[in-house]
Amino acid sequence: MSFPKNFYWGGATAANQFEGGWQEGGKGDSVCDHMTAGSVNSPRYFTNEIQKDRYYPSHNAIDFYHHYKEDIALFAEMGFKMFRLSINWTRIFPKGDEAEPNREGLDFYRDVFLELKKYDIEPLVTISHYEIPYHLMKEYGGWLNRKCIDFYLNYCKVLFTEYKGLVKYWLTFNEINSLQFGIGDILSGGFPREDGNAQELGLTATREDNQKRYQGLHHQFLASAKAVVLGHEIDPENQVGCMVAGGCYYPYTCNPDDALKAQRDMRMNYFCGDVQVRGAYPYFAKRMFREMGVELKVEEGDEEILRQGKVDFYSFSYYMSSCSTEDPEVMRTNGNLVTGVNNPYLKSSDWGWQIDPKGLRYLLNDLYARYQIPIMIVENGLGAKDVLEADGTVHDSYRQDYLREHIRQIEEAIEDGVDVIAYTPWGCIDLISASTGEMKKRYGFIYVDLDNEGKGSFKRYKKDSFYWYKKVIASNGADLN
Ligand code: BGP
Repeated sequence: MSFPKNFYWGGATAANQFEGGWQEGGKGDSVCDHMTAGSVNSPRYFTNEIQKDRYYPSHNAIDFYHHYKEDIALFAEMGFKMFRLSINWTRIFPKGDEAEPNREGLDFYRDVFLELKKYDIEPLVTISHYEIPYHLMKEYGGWLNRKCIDFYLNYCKVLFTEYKGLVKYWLTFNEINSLQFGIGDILSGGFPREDGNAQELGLTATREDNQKRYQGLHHQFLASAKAVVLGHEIDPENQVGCMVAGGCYYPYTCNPDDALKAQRDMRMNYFCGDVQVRGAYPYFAKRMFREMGVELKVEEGDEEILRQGKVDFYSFSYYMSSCSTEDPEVMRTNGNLVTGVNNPYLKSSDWGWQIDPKGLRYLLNDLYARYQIPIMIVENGLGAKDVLEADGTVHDSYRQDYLREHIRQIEEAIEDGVDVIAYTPWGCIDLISASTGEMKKRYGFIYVDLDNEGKGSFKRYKKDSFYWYKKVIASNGADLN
């Protein structure tokens, strides 16, 4: 059997997409609380004021805030060994720049962690998952401002101290590379902006855009590195990892130009991991910055901070692969960060994300060859439209097919010698889609009765995949049928 005995099977979520209770327990506004719902054809909008006639899906999300006991019991029933969740920064520091934390927020997560402990489920905590306080955007300019490093560290210090003994595995930033690709300008960078279409932002990459993005990223690298050191100081048991949106690019043709383009695209994707795992900017950064016209403002001591704050493990999300070509005529695909051109050998999801289980094995091998530290796959899954039958069942064999093939490829990678220690499929309970803000793009083993307008009973139903995944976990990956 390939999966190691203590393999962490589980599922993943993020506060802004599933927690709700946005004004309860003293919580402040996060930037994501200002994002309206969109769809595959219409973008999400960002508004500085909350407008009464618009729907902001993070406000109630699927209301884990009031359902956490029920939800965790369901995860336990499936046999979860690990549960990935994020802490809403604004529950702990409603504005982000306070000296003292909000006790009620801390107590909420303590209760959640105690509930997980009851079932021996190991929490995997993302410290910042697209949940930067709105006040830090408004008053400080988000991560472009170096002061954010101190605010973030104060937040980390509170978390590491408060949850010592309850949480061991931490991720500093979700998909830290989203900022590099511009798609994270609002949610990850917290760069202030006028009201408007949130998606069009990532599409520009002027010198100024890149300057801002890489400077903000530099501050996040420093914050992450300092958090690693602090995490170890407060509890030597802590394991602190990075989290990167996993990209996998193939050359579209065997034209050397396409091969070089694929290599460049892959390098772009390794950029953040290289800094966080190896503790220094990669060899190709100099030329990359020069060609983009980026001039990083680096202070004395920054290099040493990066060197000292190397992560303990690498984690990534994986949904799709893509192709690279210099030919502008070839059709492009949709995706979260991994956008390139269509691969004629692959099928796509209803949202245009190309399905490629073998790409996961390919990427795992590449990452391990590069870093040689333990790896967690902390997001993977199929966003699909599910049908709730009159008898409360959901027949989602397509989801089982998707996951089965990916698990097979993880097993192959483990056979290849890659040290994979965890697999937490995304949205283990249906939640709000990050890219479109929809509810109907579902990933879960558990169906939540809620629609795109936020209407529904919030009732939970076990899908067919719930029973299937339970078997997979019970057999430690041996029974995938
Ligand atoms: C990743 C994010 C998640 C998540 C997932 C699926 O990029 O880290 O927050 O939502 O993608 O994307 P979507 O919800 O857009 O289908």
